[in-house]
Amino acid sequence: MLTLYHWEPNANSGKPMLALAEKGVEYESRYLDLLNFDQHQPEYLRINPDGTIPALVHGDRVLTESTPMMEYIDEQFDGPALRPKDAASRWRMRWWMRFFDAYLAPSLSMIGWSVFVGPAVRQRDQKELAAAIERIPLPSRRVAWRKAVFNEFTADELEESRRRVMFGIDVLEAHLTAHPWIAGESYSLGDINGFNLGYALPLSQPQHCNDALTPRIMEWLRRIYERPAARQTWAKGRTQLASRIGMLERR
Ligand SMILES: N[C@@H](CCC(=O)N[C@@H](CS)C(=O)NCC(=O)O)C(=O)O
Repeated sequence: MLTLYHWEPNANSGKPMLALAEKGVEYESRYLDLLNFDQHQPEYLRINPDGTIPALVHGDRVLTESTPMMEYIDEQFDGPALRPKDAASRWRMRWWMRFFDAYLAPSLSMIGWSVFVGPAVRQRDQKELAAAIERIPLPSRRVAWRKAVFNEFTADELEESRRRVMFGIDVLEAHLTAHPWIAGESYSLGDINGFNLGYALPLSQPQHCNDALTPRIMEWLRRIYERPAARQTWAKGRTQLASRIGMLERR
């Protein structure tokens, strides 16, 4: 029995969703509405006491952390291999996954939470919001929610995040000029990871990520979006967040 607790096909939730689709593995999908604080409800905290998504339940195992979760999926189930065999390519894939998770993701997340998550919930009852934030188990997530809801990200924080995103776009464009895929010559978990972070860059950073300035990134994003597994995964999206992917359609 395989159950995935997830939100939209986006960032961390989209990583195991796309990996499972690539492997052709069926799973029970449990959608948690992040904007409704479903991930902090007692029934989910019994699965993942941190109150973060995604979480994968396989038999009596509970797996958290989306990147090692993807490695588990690739190792555990039949289907096309999503990690290269040779040591150098596997190292490159993991190098990039580390860079995506540790450097680019927090910056993109801060920008996303300030322009999407915060405005999406801000008009709700302030007392209820404050109580919902108090119930968040991880102090770091409590801070992120408070800053997003009450518009408290500082100009310096946002500026530094934008600088990091621009740096990330530059190094990714240079890498994809030399290699077709993140690991080098073959599609891998590294591409799944990067795609989930970056599929909306042409919309969120149009002045930095576009056909003229970053043609390799644009082509890479479109090639991934054209994979049946990606189409199938993003069709599960319920909000405008996931529907942003439509802008990768070739005209
Ligand atoms: N490092 C974890 C991060 C999980 C995480 O923070 N997920 C976000 C959604 S992308 C979340 O659950 N946010 C809920 C919250 O902050 O309340 C992973 O890769 O799975």
